[in-house]
Amino acid sequence: MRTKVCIIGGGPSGLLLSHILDANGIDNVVLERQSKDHVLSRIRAGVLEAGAAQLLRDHGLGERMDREGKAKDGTRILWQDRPDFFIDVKKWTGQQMMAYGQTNITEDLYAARERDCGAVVCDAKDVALHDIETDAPHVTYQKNGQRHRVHCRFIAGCDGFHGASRQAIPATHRREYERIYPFGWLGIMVEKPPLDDFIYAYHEDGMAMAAQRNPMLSRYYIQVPLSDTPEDWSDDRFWEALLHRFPVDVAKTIHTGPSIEKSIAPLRSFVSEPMRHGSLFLAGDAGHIVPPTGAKGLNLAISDVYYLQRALVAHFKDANDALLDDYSGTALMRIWAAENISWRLTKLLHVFPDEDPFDQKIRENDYDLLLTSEAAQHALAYEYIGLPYAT
Ligand code: RFL
Ligand code: PHB
Repeated sequence: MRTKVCIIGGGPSGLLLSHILDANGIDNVVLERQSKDHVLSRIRAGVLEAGAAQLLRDHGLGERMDREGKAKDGTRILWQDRPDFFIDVKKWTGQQMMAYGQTNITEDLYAARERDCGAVVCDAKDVALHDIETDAPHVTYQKNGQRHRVHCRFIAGCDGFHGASRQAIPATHRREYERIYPFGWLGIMVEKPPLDDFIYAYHEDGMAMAAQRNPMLSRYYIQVPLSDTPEDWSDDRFWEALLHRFPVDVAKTIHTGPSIEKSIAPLRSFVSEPMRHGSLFLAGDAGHIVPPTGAKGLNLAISDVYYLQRALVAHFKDANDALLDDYSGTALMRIWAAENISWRLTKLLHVFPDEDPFDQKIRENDYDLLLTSEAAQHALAYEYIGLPYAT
């Protein structure tokens, strides 16, 4: 098979890139290791920045989002024995965030690829990248016991943190920056009405969070030790811990019930630089990971795709490679800004097992500054909504 861009990974970044390239008449193929059902069964992100929501609208992907999603002015922080705080994105930036689940976005993207007859190969096993330092790379994979080969001009590595693309860059040509946190997030999904707001709650037992998917689907998280497994947490134990970490008046309003999904995600900050090697470009989780505090991962995947698609369009339509050459540097500006705010919110809102009273005093002082300083409130809202896309 021959195509212009071979996209590895059929998650949100790979599918969105495929959709936009196709709309620009740029031939591409998506290779996804899992089945479509498997990809759609993953429960992940739930909050879009205004810029990400607008990008989806601009590419004809906003109709269901605007119908079923919920615009949000900001996010609440509740703190044991201290006043509440609201990250007032609307007040300080004039923008809103959108509560719309990654599962829905991925469904919308698969529907658009199917409608437009986009080439998405699911169950593509043993994907391997070849000759990426040349102008004529190729990708091989196995499907139904047969080996296939895709010749292309560029490869887009959209295959997430554990994919093959980043590993194809020689270790001598990439620099990795990493923080691993000594806890995870235990998340559950429950078919009950959610709270009105997204809420992060700080408590001496650990962070708790309330999120939402639709009027009858709630998502809750609690910080747990890394050694825990979902089996350690019966629904009763989860609800007891969660309700204890929220102030009583809020806990009273939470609708509990049997979980329909329960999983633990470890927390990690990670960036691999540069995001290009020869004809290979990384986008989304393939190049970087943020802890979920701040809800930046999917938003970064979308902004990477914004930068990568415009660079590929300029290459194929205008024979101009300036944006391709700038891709890594431009994308990394936004990525580091998101790494920064996610790391700071993670430090602010979690209990670290190895910390001392000094660390706690600094944490409380950071929170008090937010409560009392308009400058701090403005800065946090600005970072929380994400840097504007560079034009
Ligand atoms: P994905 O979604 O991991 O998709 C990569 C795809 O590549 C496939 N793949 C391969 N295909 C072929 N060959 C290989 N060798 C392959 N290896 C892997 C995989 O099967 C998969 O389909 O990466 P992508 O597209 O870059 O998207 C990134 C986002 O999924 C991720 O950043 C977010 O989910 C992170 N995240 C959140 N982001 C937000 O912006 N807002 C949030 O509210 C938010 N909440 C979250 C989150 C992530 C979480 N977890 C579980 C990690 C909450 C949680 C709990
Ligand atoms: C979610 O909706 O699942 C969600 C929202 C905000 C976060 C993390 C997860 O920071």
